[in-house]
Amino acid sequence: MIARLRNYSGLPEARNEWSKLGLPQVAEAPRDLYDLVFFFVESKDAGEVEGIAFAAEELGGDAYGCTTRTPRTMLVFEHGVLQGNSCRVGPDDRLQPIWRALSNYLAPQPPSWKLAERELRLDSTMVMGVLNVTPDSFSDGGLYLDKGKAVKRALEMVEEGADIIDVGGESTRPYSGEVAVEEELKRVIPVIEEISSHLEVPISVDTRHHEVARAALEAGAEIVNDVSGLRDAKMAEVAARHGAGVVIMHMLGDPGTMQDRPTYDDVVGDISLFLDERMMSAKSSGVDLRSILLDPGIGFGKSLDQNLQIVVRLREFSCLGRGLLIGASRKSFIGKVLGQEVGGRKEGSLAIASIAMMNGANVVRAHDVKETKMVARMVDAVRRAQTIS
Ligand code: 9MG
Repeated sequence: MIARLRNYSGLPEARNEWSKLGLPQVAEAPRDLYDLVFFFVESKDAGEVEGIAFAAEELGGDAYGCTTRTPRTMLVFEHGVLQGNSCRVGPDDRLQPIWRALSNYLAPQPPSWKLAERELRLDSTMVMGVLNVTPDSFSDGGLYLDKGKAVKRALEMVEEGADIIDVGGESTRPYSGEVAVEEELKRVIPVIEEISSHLEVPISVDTRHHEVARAALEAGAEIVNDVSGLRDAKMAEVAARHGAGVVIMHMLGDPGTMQDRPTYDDVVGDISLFLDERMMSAKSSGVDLRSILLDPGIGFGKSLDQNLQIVVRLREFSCLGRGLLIGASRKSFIGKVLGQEVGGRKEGSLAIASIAMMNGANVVRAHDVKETKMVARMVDAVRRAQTIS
């Protein structure tokens, strides 16, 4: 079961969402809206959702069941009710999920990210530089297939300010097919071996295959970036054995099918539930929760509007208590808004990166490292000013 704090920008957004979820119009005027605190609770188990709805009503809140496929309820409290009760958290408190969501949401920064031999503090935004060792990636396919060129680009990205280098040997652009494990190994392992001896920054391997993850971790990578959300049953075991950092990303279906009319009841709620379920499954395979970062997977089975919703509502994912990674760089939704091919999407990518950072992204995956790093430093300065004043 997960709980999410829902902060509406105003009545039009709230009303629109309530009618989509089959809810009554709870607030009549903007004043009412700002007097109330909204949570959504979702679970695969309808009984759990009913239980928390009952507990919320006992405390003086209201609960409204949604008509979605996933059992989901909206809990509504007046501010005063929450303020009077949120410090009474105990292990048997049935409202514990909402107190946890609230404290994660309000935390000034997430806990640090634990790798095998170091911890990455997430108090400044990190930039993950993209290094695709593929013939067919949508943006830089074929540029770094040659090992020498790949190594040069990795060093260049670190010079430009990259905090992590993400090496991938399989394109996951829409409608791409799977690459054989042997081919993926041949592409990424020599590059990782070479750059890990030159670089201080951690290397992540972008793969869906545990064999590739294992070889990459042995070759010097410290992070597994899995766009399939650890679907390969052995992936979590491999990551746990190495104490590796893990990025769990949401994708609907696979790259071959994901853009075929993606539908969600609530894009943020459905993805949150998926990420929490994959995180708990990883934990049961031995992965330390402190090693996990979560990623809603922009562009992986999402329409233009769903991608924009993720960016604007990103902070809701922080209720899950982990750091957040976002990868929007040069993706097609930016091209759709701006009418630009891949080469003309830099400004749009930087705009999305800066909004995502303001909304809680801790790591931003990017092709244009130098510019993204400058955006990160600027946004971090603004956020620090917000905390100090
Ligand atoms: C490999 N890859 C491509 N896009 C990505 C994204 O948005 N997030 C993560 N974690 N990996 C990605």
